Amino acid sequence: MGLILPRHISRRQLLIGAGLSGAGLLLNGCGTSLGVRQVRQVTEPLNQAIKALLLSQSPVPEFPVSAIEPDKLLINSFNTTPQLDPEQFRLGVGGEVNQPMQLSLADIQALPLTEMVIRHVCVEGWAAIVQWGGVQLQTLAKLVQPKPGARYVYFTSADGYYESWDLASSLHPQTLMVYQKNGQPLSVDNGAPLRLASPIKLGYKQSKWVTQISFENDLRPEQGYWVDRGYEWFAGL
Ligand SMILES: Nc1nc2c(c(=O)[nH]1)N[C@H]1C(S)=C(S)[C@@H](COP(=O)(O)O)O[C@H]1N2
Ligand SMILES: [Mo]
Repeated sequence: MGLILPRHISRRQLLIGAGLSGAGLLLNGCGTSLGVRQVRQVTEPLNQAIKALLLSQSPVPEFPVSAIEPDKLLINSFNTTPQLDPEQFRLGVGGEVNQPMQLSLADIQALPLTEMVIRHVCVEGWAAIVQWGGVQLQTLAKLVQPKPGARYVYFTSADGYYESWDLASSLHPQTLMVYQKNGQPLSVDNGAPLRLASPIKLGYKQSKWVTQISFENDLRPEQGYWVDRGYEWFAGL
């Protein structure tokens, strides 16, 4: 993984990344900036189950930058493309967590950047080697502190799409919330301002235009836009 900052960020580094960004990390959607003391509160160690999960996970081999296939990533959107104002954009991260948050794009971009070159595989019969850049979902989990009962993660998108993932896959080191593609800012068609990307799941699990991430104890009857129409839920690669 092409990491700009160390992958295993310490609590202090996370505190610096989140707290000294000057970006005004928001708590509970109430619009108040997090002070350093509050940021410290939200970076307490993760619960034991999650710590064990993180230790057990190793990355999937990646491709060199020279292997990127810029023309092969096709746009696949079931609905009209939502236009989200990046300035007004907020990612809600909540559910069964100790510290729900609303993060601006600046907040997210102040967190450590992870880049990876992986293969995106769509069940419709195409694949593309693509580079994604963004923040590890496990970094967001460290900020919000999922409660011990949380076993699933729901992703809500601005176009009506929705997905649910198992916690282990969500916290995999290469499961990212990305805002860059092939070294450039993510285009709106590809899911800007923020989308999921991971080498361990099929394309339809990788929600574009994500506005809400929710840690949950149980799966709901609705498990995913395509999953509810017959596609496999786990969809591992
Ligand atoms: N919100 C949303 N996310 C989505 C989709 C969609 O229609 N809406 N399509 C999925 C499918 S089937 C694939 S293959 C990838 C395609 O991503 P791309 O359009 O950036 O190539 O996005 C996935 N994420
Ligand atoms: Mo797909």
